[in-house]
Amino acid sequence: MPAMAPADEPRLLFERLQSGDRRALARLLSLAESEPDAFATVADTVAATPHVKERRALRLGITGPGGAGKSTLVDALVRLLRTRGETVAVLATDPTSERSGGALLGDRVRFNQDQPDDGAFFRSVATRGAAGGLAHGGFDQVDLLEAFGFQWIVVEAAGAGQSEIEVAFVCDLTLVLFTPGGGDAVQALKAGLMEAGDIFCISKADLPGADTAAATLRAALELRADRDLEGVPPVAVVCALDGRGVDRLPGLVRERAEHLRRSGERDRRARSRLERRVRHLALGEIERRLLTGAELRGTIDASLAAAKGASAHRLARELLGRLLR
Ligand SMILES: Nc1nc2c(ncn2[C@@H]2O[C@H](COP(=O)(O)OP(=O)(O)OP(=O)(O)O)[C@@H](O)[C@H]2O)c(=O)[nH]1
Ligand SMILES: [Mg+2]
Repeated sequence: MPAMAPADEPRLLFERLQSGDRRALARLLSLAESEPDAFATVADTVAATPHVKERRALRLGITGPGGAGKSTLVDALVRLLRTRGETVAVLATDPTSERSGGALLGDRVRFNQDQPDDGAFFRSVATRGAAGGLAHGGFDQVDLLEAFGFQWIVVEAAGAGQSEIEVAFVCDLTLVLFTPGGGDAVQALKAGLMEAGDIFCISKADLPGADTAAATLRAALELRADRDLEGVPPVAVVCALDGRGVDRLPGLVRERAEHLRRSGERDRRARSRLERRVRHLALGEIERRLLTGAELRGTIDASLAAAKGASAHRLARELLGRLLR
């Protein structure tokens, strides 16, 4: 790793972030994404900030099939939240999106031709492979946005397959978006999207079939096995192009988030999120020490020198003992 200039030292960057410096935020988001070792030096400080410790931000994942209208809805939602004076940061795993025909100025939204707005922040993040899932740094990035003080953190995840699982893991709750036609809901059942969703939305209400699609989806959700635990999730119908129905979303999200908090589900998810992160980091550390440390070589050398014909199974147990000592 090249030597870091003093101004780029993670600790200094985090101090600047805490005084509202967006460039420091942007730089730390990059570190979290591509230099986890450098980020790790401030990770404890990030976790100890009141915003992160108390989980003050509403972390909303937005997912759904490709082209469902996720980015358009995120734009509409950001604008709505800003008119209500709420601050919002967006992480998008959407490399192709041009985001609403140049409405963005750097990482900010520009309303009409006014000054860029400091209450909104956009960031495209690296995806993990072709599936469009969030890279592991995404967990730290959301923490950074929370530490900065954004009230809403919206994560858009493209594609199908594993990616929705990832976004659901990073966020408090997940909104799943479908288009009116094309049997999206059937696809969703296959892809495990129904389990991942806390709120469902039919997009493009200006196209025919939106209400029918919503009714079909509601019927499918009522059959969902865990409905007794969490209740049937709401199904909304929106048209992000003209904003129809979007104004109801923040209220629906808050209501649902509050429901999850009261039922203990929010804490349960936060716990399994932490478990997953710790497991990932610990496994990575063990692997790194196996590849770079002397323990593996030492174990094999000792076994060969003793010439007792120890099994690989036994050597692996010995090696683990050495590593964990
Ligand atoms: N008619 C109509 N078109 C919409 C609406 N919302 C989005 N679209 C269009 O649908 C297309 C896809 O929209 P996006 O917002 O990019 O969809 P996405 O889900 O983010 O797509 P990916 O990120 O590529 O998965 C674009 O051409 C949008 O203009 C809507 O409410 N009505
Ligand atoms: Mg998109």
